[in-house]
Amino acid sequence: HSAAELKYQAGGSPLANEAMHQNINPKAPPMTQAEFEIGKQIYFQRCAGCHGVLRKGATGKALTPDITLEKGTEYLKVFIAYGSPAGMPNWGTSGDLSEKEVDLMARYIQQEPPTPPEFGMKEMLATWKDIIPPAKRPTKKMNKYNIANIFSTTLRDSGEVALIDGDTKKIINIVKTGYAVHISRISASGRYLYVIGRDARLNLIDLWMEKPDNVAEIKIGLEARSVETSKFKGYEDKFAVAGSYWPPQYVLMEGDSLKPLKIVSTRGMTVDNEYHPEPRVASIVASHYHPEFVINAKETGKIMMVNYADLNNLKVTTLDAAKFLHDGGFDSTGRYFLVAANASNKIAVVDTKEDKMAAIVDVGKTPHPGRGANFVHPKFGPVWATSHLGDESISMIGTDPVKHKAQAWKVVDTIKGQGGGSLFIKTHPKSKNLWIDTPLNPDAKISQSVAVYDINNFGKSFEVLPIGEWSGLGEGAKRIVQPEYNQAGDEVWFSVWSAKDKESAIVIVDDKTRKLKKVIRDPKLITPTGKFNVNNTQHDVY
Ligand code: DHE
Repeated sequence: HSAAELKYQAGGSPLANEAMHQNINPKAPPMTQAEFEIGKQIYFQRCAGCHGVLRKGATGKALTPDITLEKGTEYLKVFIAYGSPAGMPNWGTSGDLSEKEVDLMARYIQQEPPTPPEFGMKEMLATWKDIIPPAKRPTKKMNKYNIANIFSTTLRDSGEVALIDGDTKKIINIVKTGYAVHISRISASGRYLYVIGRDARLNLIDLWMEKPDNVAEIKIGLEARSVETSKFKGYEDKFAVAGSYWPPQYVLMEGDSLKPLKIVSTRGMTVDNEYHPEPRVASIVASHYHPEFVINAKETGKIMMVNYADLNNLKVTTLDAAKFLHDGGFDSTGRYFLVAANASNKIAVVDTKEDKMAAIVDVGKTPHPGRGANFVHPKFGPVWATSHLGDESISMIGTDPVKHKAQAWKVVDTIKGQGGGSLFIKTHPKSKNLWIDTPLNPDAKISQSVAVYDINNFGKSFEVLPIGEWSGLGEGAKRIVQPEYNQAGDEVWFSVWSAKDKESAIVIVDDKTRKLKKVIRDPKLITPTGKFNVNNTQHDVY
């Protein structure tokens, strides 16, 4: 694993501050309650992303007492301090953990893993706020904004989203949401915006209000990353679904109120037929072919096609893909969903019309497409592309089994970007540019710029645009993350992501000329990351 991959996985979990049930293991080395609390904090800040909440292992190895007690404190200390070539970071020698903390963690992981609480209907209902009930909302659009060109922009560390008017580039409103919002999604009609925080707080924003703001809110668990809304004909705006990391489950809700209707656990067997106690829910998309959500369970490697036509007799078609499912998007026709199985270096392709796996394709190291990029390759026809966290390659997969059968579900072309540590890749049907970010590359020059290719001429190397420099911000790590197009497809927006106490910005590039068009700077733009253009998110344009 590269440094970029590790940094990415080791994001803090909100479970660090959760009260948990703890069994004492008499064989484990002693710890005071205070030491245990510190161990728990560090574990959920640094380790849980790879080793799992219950320490049953995911990207990282299992760390249950049956394994750790046998290794003993001294061995574990060396491992934690120096890391391993297999991917364990060198927490001690890097200076991230002190000698005392390394010793404490070596003893902590020999204790029984504490279990965070469950979160069922009673708990959800207790957090549900019907702030403005549907009957009291506007019956028509009450503002003059071009809603279809609003960008819902995550302000990661302030627990907000900025709604930015794509036409005027002015901030319409800063809306309070959960902490470290991961994604925003738009209802089928384009009216409702759903925003999910890392702390599993889900907000519903009504874009018809004079000043768009929250109309409903619920906490769907203790930690989450994904939300989606029903898009099949006849079910527009009717249902919402959110998936959680903890507890491992998804919940179906009323689309216009977030009232929870049904909770389904994802605990169960992996594609290798081993039991997994915490299969986290990764990406979710809404099918255009059936009244279904496509729900991806990370650790089991299973894709669940959840039919919402009859919630009392819930039909779920489960497809075996590969481990560990993460992020993905549709092909240009909206029929096929392509999702990264990042620990297998594969892209799994689902046919949402037939509810079947179409293929599982080998790509580069640790694919990370975001929603991916669709374009017509000059030689091979329609393709969907992903970049990678683990290497500099960009893999293009043929997506047209009718007119380009020989190329379908094969990597037809591979090009090189600036380096590893890429998270997102983007183009637009009206554009000839393919943009590749590299926010997690260890080289500041690379993480503070983006690469752009001409789709009609992959023989010519990429151009590098110094977005960080263009932002006009001073010193400091200003990572460039997530290209996103405007509605017209003639501008591409980049987040210049600085530390919480430093200034950040949004840089807008003219897509045709590749020249700087506008820098949005505002003290309220704290740690911007993901941006979701209403039109492009609503219609899966990418
Ligand atoms: Fe993300 C998408 C999970 C780290 C910004 N991220 C996703 C999705 C999942 C996910 C499951 C797909 C949701 C969907 O489409 O339904 N992300 C995780 C993690 O588990 C991980 C590795 C570690 C963590 O602790 O969270 C992680 N992600 C990050 C970051 O460090 C980023 C850059 C900043 C942050 O907020 O923490 C980040 N993730 C994003 C963004 C998207 C995303 C902007 C949506 C991209 C899009 O264009 O659709």
